[in-house]
Amino acid sequence: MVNLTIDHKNIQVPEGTTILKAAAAAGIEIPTLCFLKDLNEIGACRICCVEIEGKDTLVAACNTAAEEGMVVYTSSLKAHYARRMNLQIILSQHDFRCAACQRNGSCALQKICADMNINDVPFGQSYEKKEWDLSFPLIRDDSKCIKCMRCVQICDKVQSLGIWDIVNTGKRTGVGVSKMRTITEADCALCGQCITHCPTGALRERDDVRKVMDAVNDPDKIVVVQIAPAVRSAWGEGLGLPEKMATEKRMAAAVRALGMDYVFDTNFSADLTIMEEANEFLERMTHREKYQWPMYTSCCPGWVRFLKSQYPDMTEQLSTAKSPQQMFGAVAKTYFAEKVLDTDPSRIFCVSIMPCTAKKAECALPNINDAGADKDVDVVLTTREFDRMLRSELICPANLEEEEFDSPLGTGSGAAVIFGATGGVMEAALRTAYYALKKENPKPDAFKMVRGLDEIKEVTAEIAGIPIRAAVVHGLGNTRKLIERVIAGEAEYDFVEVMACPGGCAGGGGQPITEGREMAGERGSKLYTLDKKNPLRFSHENPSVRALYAQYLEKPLSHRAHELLHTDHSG
Ligand code: HC0
Ligand code: SF4
Repeated sequence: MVNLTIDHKNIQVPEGTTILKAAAAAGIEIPTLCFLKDLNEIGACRICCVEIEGKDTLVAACNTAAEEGMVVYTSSLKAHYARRMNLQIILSQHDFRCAACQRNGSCALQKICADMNINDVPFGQSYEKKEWDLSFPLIRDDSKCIKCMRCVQICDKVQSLGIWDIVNTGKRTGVGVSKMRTITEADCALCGQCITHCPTGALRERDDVRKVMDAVNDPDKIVVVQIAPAVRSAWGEGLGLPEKMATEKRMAAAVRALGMDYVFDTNFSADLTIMEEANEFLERMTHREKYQWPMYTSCCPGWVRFLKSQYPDMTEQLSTAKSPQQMFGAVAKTYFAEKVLDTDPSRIFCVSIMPCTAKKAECALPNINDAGADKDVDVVLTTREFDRMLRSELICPANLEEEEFDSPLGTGSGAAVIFGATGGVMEAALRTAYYALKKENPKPDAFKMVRGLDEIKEVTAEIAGIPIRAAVVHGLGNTRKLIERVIAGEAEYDFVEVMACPGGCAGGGGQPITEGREMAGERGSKLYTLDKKNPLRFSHENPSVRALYAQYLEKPLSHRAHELLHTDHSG
């Protein structure tokens, strides 16, 4: 242990502890900007600089270890002036027209400037605006980049893709796509993790809100909305809505208040996915020799992009089941259009609200549209866009009464809602595989050993004498490790669930941005609570899914189910 004082407080911390951490343990908050715990502790921005008695130069608190007898001042005159000057230097190279920035209100730089009482920038401004393909779902605006390196680190260390790097030299040094590629040439999975970890508006999603509001205002369009499982765990965060107000039913009311014609639930099609995917898995198990193993889940488009770019030879190991988002679109523009509305599918405008940026690319895949209209899903909005749309349309959810989802595509089971947390798809699939093999339900929580935030979870579930070797992984770096172990013959599985984002969709790249806090665990717990509260715990018991099979699809893996609900992932 070492003893030191910070701002006259006596503090004792284990050897090697940084000044930043030591101060936090004593309740003293030192401001940071480039710091990202365990990932980016490079002291680049110098906002966390502090004065140490007896030293001429200030040090960065994030990467300087506390020493025995140290006397630290976090806001001495010298530290205070240096911090302000460092901020003003950053601002001199930053386009700070905050009023017209997507991150206005959630920008870490903006907040620190307000906290530090910055009223002016006594230096001239110089920043570059580089060209970018604004139709790509992920947008980089160099004029907002403060060179903190967080995007470089998250994409490299957590997602193992290394899309960003330092580019140029001297005065023009900045961050850009690595290896002299454009973003479309690079293997970006579109997970959006660099967006949620960017402190400013240098990285953002393409905003598609206007496209949706134009459809809402088009009298010829019937706007049908689906809301992904994980959105309900986070949508209130971006609105400052207290947790007890941010319910599923109030979310449904808020979507309806926007003028949408039907408010449905991706949970419905998550149940449908389980019906198809669990049966496909059992079918593959019956003809084991015909397939490469393991079978991988296919519902996370960030993961599918990763596999197709990093391990293209393994694409056939993906389940052919489309994601719930795409199954929903296909069903909305066939079954719902024909059997419920008796209308032409071209009139239906299908909108998804997703915690995900990769879903924007998934709905645009050329070979994913099977309903006979232009696209099965027309537009994907992230949770952040949904929150912005509510605010700009002057809708205050706190003033709305709760409302039900519409029927029939609005009913989902507890097994579906946990899709939004890492392990949830596997758990839902095992519940239904158990039923398919034993003709009786397991206890609903029988497979809860796949829950939690461990990097890779492995379980062998013995069902009807058949051992199913399952694994669950989240984060693309962890996924690469798992795949390399399989290739090296160090691990053998039958069924693997992969989610690109740490924590699964709850921690998705389209979720509200919470500077300095990883929310996936908390949000995931909310989803497990919703599962427990739902009287329906099994996908195969969803009455709307049963009706869909009875009236339209016949049975899982039928010819029509194959046409509408499966893909060969060749797009
Ligand atoms: Fe997910 Fe999904 S669970 S990927 O995270 O399968 O985005 O929430 O909507 O499609 O259901 C995201 C979340 C979904 C899909 C579902 C799956
Ligand atoms: Fe990397 Fe994901 Fe950002 Fe693409 S979206 S650059 S894969 S972190």
